[in-house]
Parts: sequence; structure tokens; C-alpha cells
Amino acid sequence: MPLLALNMLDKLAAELGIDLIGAARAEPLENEALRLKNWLAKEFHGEMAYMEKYQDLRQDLNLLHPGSRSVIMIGMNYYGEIQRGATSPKISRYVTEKDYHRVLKMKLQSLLERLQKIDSSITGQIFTDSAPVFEKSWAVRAGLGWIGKNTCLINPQFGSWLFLGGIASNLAFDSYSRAMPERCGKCTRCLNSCPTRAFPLPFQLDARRCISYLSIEDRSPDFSQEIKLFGWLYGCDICQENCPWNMRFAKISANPELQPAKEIHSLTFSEWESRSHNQLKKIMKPTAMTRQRLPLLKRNLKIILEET
Ligand code: B12
Ligand code: SF4
Ligand code: SF4
Repeated sequence: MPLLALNMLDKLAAELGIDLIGAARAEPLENEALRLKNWLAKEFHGEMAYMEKYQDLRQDLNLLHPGSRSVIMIGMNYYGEIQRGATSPKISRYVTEKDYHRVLKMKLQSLLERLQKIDSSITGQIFTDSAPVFEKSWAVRAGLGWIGKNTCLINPQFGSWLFLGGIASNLAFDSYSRAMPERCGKCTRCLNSCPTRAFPLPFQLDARRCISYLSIEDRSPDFSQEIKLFGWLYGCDICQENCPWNMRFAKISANPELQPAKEIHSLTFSEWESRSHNQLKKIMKPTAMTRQRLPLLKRNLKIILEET
């Protein structure tokens, strides 16, 4: 069975331009599985039926990648300033120059290849928002940060502007990263700043009330008029922008591919309305927005314009 020194990961991360890295033992996540069941029972997942599926795999990585002994987790900083005029709709920072799924997948692929050069018996299954995996919980166990009351993973060096991904692998380490304790303390800024009151309790999100869910995942032609989008065309960053850890420690991403996509963030309302289907598709193509259907973006645009 392959065995490696944990500090080898830091060396490889530095070579590959990976901001955060760590490793955890591939143990079953029983508490997380219970919390997920509870969350689903309250129907907080709304129409995200994929969250109901493969709960056994989510709990036990060995079902996803048989023989898993460790999980290597990476975090990539995507913070960048956004130049947005008053005439532009708000789009989440996570719409970066290049789709983060592709950027992280390539980093993880290169990491796995380097590991396999060290020991060819290493096997691995890569994931980045692409498999039923509790990514934030694994990131906590791999020492990347803690889960804040806004349910995002926060790192003291970067804040929460981090994309996560990992490798479930048969590789064992001589030691494992230490989980970081929660450091929110008495703060409740994220909970109070959410305009739609989407947090019924700290650490719990009712996705049905979350602008990120409504603007990206909700497929209905016109959702409940009770909830507004507050000017957000795609995603929402409010509870993160109000987090002191982001206000104090966010730093511009060293990776130009993971900085906010300039062209998209600066498009005005009238440009969103007047550009042709093909023109908009072309602008969105390199980014994570390419996954969204244009009629749903147009729905969001209509709702925002009616709000103002
Ligand atoms: C479903 C999903 C969503 C849903 C639901 C979000 C949610 N909180 O669950 C929606 C569409 C709303 C969403 C929105 C966003 N998402 Co999202 N999403 C996911 C996905 C696919 C699964 C998350 C999940 O398992 N939810 C299930 C519920 C039960 O889990 P949970 O709320 O996270 O609860 C956990 C903890 O809070 C904890 N917990 C629960 N109760 C308690 C109580 C106590 C006392 C404690 C200590 C802990 C605790 O246990 C739970 C299980 O581990 C992950 C990718 C992945 N495979 O992990 C990305 C992911 C979480 N999303 C991500 C991002 C970037 C976003 C957005 C920032 C995008 C945006 N700007 O619009 C927003 C953030 C909104 C927010 N405040 O969370 C990143 C998060 C990175 C980070 N730093 O945390 C991920 C990891 C994708 C990635 N690979 O980078 N997302
Ligand atoms: S992303 Fe926006 S709507 Fe969702 S919980 Fe955070 S502040 Fe509320
Ligand atoms: S705003 Fe405060 S409570 Fe919310 S995640 Fe940040 S530190 Fe934690």
C-alpha cells in the first residue's frame, strides 16, 4: 500500500500553484450524513433532487473510490475586485474568467499525476463539485478551515473566497492534517445581512430562500413573488461580503483564471437585453455561467428590473 510524508503535499502544492492543501483519513462521515438527512427532511434543498441521491456514497468515500485510505483536499482563492457600474446587474464573484470546475480539475489531475510518478501504485478519484462528496467537511478535516455560520468554509489566510476540490485515494500518509476549530465566536453578521432570511439557524441554510439557489438552481419560470433577487442576476455574495474574515483577509487571487470575469461583470442591463443569444453564449462560454440556460437568466433579469 502506498505511503507518503504529509509535507510532500506542501511541496507539490507550491509547484502547482495550489493555495491550500491538506489530507484527512478516509473515514465515514456519520454526523454529516445525519445532518444532511435532517436538512432534506426539512426540504431545505428545494428542487435539488441530486442532494437526495447517493447518500451512502456521500457518507462513505470507499463506495465512491474503493480502497480509499485518505482524502487530499485543495482550496483555490478566487477573490478579485469587481468593476460594476450602477447600470449592471450583480453577479457573484464565483463567475471567474475560467470555469472553476475546469481549473480545479486540471490542478487535481496534475497533482495525481505527480503523486503517481512518486509511486505508480497510487490510485485516485478526483472531485470538484462533480460527485456526491461533503467537500466542506472534508476540507475541515484536511485542516483547510472551518465551516462558518453562513455554511461556507473559511480559512484565516484567505477568508471564504475559496473553491474546493479533492482526491479520494488509496494513499496513506505518515500523519494527517489537524482539523481547525470554528472561529466565528459570537459574530452573527452573515445571518443578519442575508436579505431573504435564508438562515433558520446558524450553520443551516434553507436553500429555497437563498438567492444563489433561486437564481441558479430554481428552474420554475416565475418563482414566489415573496422573495426577491435584490439585484442579483446569478449567485449571491452578500453573506460572504459581510464576513469580517473576508473584509480583513481577502486577497486578490494569484491565478488570473480565477479572478472575476471582467466582461461578464461589466455588462449593463441593456446589454444583457440587447445582445443576441449567440453573443451572450460566447461571452459566458469560458465561465461557470455556461451551465445556466439563457431563458432562466432572462427570467432573473426580468425579476430584477421589476424590483427596481
Ligand atoms: C448544494 C450546494 C449549494 C446550495 C446549498 C448550499 C448549502 N449550504 O448547502 C446552494 C445553491 C444554495 C449553494 C450556494 C452557494 N454555493 Co454551493 N454547493 C453546494 C454543494 C453541491 C453541496 C453542499 C451540501 O452538501 N449541502 C448539504 C447541507 C446539508 O450541507 P451544509 O449546509 O453545507 O451543512 C453542513 C455544515 O453547515 C454542517 N452543519 C450543519 N449544521 C451544523 C450545526 C453545527 C453546530 C455545526 C458546527 C455544523 C453544522 O453540516 C453540514 C454537512 O457537512 C457543494 C459542493 C459539494 N459537493 O460539497 C457546493 C459548495 C458548497 N458551494 C460553493 C459555493 C462557492 C457557493 C456560493 C458561494 C456560490 C454563490 N456565490 O452564489 C453559494 C454560498 C451560499 C451559502 N451561504 O452557503 C462552494 C463553497 C466553498 C466554500 N468556501 O465554502 C462548494 C464547496 C463548491 C466548490 N467545490 O467549491 N450551494
Ligand atoms: S448567498 Fe445571499 S441569499 Fe444566500 S444565504 Fe447568503 S446572503 Fe442569503
Ligand atoms: S460573518 Fe461572522 S458568523 Fe458569519 S461566517 Fe463570518 S465570522 Fe462566522
